[in-house]
Amino acid sequence: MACDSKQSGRLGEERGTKVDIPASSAAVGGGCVAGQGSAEPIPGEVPRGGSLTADQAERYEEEGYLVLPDLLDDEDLAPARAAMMQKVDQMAADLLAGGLITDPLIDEPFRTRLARLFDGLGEEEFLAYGRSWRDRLPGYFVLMSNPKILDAVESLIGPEIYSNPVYNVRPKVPRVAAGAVPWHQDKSYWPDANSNPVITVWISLVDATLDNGCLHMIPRTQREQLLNFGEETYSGTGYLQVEDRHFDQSLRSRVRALPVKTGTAVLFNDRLIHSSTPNNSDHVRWSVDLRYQPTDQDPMPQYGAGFLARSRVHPERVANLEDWLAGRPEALPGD
Ligand SMILES: O=C(O)CCC(=O)C(=O)O
Repeated sequence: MACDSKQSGRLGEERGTKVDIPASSAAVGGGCVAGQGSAEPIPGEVPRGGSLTADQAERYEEEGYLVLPDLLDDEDLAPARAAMMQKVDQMAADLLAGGLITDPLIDEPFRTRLARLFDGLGEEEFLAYGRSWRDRLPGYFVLMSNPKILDAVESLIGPEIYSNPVYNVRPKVPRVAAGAVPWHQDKSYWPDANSNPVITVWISLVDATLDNGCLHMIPRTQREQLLNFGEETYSGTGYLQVEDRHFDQSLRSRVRALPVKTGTAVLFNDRLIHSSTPNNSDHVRWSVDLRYQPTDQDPMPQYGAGFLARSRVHPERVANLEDWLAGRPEALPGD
């Protein structure tokens, strides 16, 4: 595959005609990687670098996902937790002002506070804030720029890394149906985008268990074309789901549940079929799903502003917090 001649252009510029992507290019290595200077890329070759072993990168490519236990420690997670708590503080203040609660529960821990705030309320009150959140709070930018995450992603796509605009903070509270996410391919949410590969990095901020609704994967389905999908009706929020007719017994028998500890990252391809189950516990299953792609792909501005997270070719263009807060995908020239 020849390198896109536009890759040295600034992010957010038009990246050319949208084309259908054949299923065979869904695996890692479908794009050439910016930052290789004038060297001609070898078709299909994935430049190695970053923190994954060759074996891990190969497993990702084969299975469509990779679990990295303990990738992040409490210090790495603290800024994102603080951002989540900032939002919860705001929600508690709203509920208090609206007379829906009498105590904002400020001493309740991270793992349980949001669940306790909504214990006596209904789904509608919770969903008024959205089933997942995409606030521009500094702690999320710090997490999205964490070198441990970027090092892992670099092993798969090289060192020119764009943080895709689609990221979600997931406050999965008990008893809210929209906590459970039906079988889907992430790509269903951006079928119009000419971007490949897009790597989801899902991170647990508490232990994710069978009880509180961990992820479930169907390995090797990333090689499928984008399957027919429709909107579910159980949650009231219209998640997209793969049509039932695609689920034969052999597919169902390959499902793997992924209970993981806090700080684990699960990397997966945006065509991998996955889901998560309801939260039947007494606490919140906090997680985030972040997305990364090579810089020579469609930056998907119609979904928001992503940002240049790492570049060896143009380190001066890597976005800082101020850029991100202003919705700029790259640093201003001369900064
Ligand atoms: O976190 C979950 O429960 C589901 C995440 C998911 O489906 C995704 O990241 O695409």
